[in-house]
Amino acid sequence: MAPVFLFFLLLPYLSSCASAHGAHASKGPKLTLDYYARSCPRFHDIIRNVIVDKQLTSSTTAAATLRLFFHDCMVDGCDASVLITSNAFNQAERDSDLNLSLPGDGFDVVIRAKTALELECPGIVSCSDILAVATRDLVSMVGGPFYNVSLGRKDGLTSKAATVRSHLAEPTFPLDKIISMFNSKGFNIEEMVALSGAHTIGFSHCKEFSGRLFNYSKSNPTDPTIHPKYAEGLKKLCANYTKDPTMSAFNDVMTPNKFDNMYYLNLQRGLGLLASDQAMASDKRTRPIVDHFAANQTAFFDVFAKAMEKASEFQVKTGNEGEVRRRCDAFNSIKT
Ligand code: HEM
Ligand SMILES: *[C@@H]1O[C@H](CO)[C@@H](O)[C@H](O)[C@H]1NC(C)=O
Ligand SMILES: *[C@@H]1O[C@H](CO)[C@@H](O)[C@H](O)[C@H]1NC(C)=O
Ligand SMILES: *[C@@H]1O[C@H](CO)[C@@H](O)[C@H](O)[C@H]1NC(C)=O
Ligand SMILES: *[C@@H]1O[C@H](CO)[C@@H](O)[C@H](O)[C@H]1NC(C)=O
Ligand SMILES: CC(=O)N[C@H]1CO[C@H](CO)[C@@H](O)[C@@H]1O
Repeated sequence: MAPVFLFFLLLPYLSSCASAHGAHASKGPKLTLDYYARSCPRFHDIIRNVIVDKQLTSSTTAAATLRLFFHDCMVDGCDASVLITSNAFNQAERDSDLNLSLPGDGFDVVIRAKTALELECPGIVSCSDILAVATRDLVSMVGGPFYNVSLGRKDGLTSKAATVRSHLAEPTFPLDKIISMFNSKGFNIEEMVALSGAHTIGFSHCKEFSGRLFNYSKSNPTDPTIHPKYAEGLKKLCANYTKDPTMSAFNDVMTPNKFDNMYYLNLQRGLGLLASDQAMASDKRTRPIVDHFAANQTAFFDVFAKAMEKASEFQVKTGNEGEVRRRCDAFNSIKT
């Protein structure tokens, strides 16, 4: 049994060695589409079954997983470091205060897929590959575009809460700052606007946009760029948010569970939820892109799909730069 196991383990590495010497920036071998074709042939079917099941019982799964994936990739690359739980010696990424609201369904769907995959092909499939493929499948399940996800990521060996804040944009950041954060990760303005279209699904807690409702400026408590009826509804919804911090609103008030281009149509009418969303409809660098995506969903899907492919390869670890975790929430060896 053991030699067969090893053989399978090495196959993907050997088959991708040749291309590793090309112009590719990564030190380890390149990711490949068929990485698990021999070592875990039912990889795609198993993930598909798990995500369909989970999304049907819990409709917030797709958004939860997409956000979790994006946060994982932007902080030290797509290496499942966001899945690690903290212990007495290490405060992990998922416990950064920014992550306070990272929703449980995203973690849960990855753990379920990992459990199923460990039964089928133990020790083969990385948690980072599971998160990348589960995200892609969930996005297309709720109406979004399908895109290719190359495989062979290894799971990261560190996860530090303290590194999170500097890598992720916040809704109150000026657009200049958000543009330069995306730029520093290799995304241009069009890709940034397309990726933000992820806010066509999911929800945000009141505290993320309450400043726009109750405390905008000295002369104007409510942000005048919000549609008045929408502002009224949000104020009612969030009236008690300090007492009940779980209060939240759909990111896309029109079609909250469907991955479509409604996000951009909303922005045109003052129905953007976060300040950072609405800002894209007024800035002269982003407005033409918002208008383009609002008019043409295919154009949005094309740019989104390419940008997601790019995001899913951001700073990945391959070969011996990481490990295949036995459990997605813990490193294989205990660190102190
Ligand atoms: C432009 C900069 C961005 C900012 C400032 C931002 C900020 C936020 C905030 C504050 C929330 C609400 C979290 C909560 O209250 O639970 C949220 C939700 C979400 N974000 Fe973003 N985000 C940005 C870009 C992105 C990108 C690029 C993606 C993915 C490609 C993404 C995917 C999501 C999703 C899917 C949700 C909903 C999560 C859920 O329903 O559980 N965001 N975002
Ligand atoms: C995915 O990759 C395959 C093989 O390279 C290609 O034929 C197919 O068109 C790609 N699909 C998408 C959606 O990019
Ligand atoms: C309102 O905004 C001001 C200035 O940004 C801040 O000092 C104050 O604490 C805020 N008040 C509330 C209730 O959030
Ligand atoms: C807010 O709290 C008040 C008093 O506790 C309650 O009557 C009201 O229904 C609450 N509103 C919302 C939107 O939860
Ligand atoms: C929408 O965008 C797609 C992809 O860029 C393009 O092929 C198509 O011609 C556009 N449709 C219209 C009506 O402009
Ligand atoms: C989903 C998740 O793990 N969320 C954690 C985010 O951080 C807070 C505060 O440390 C934890 O209590 C949550 O469990």
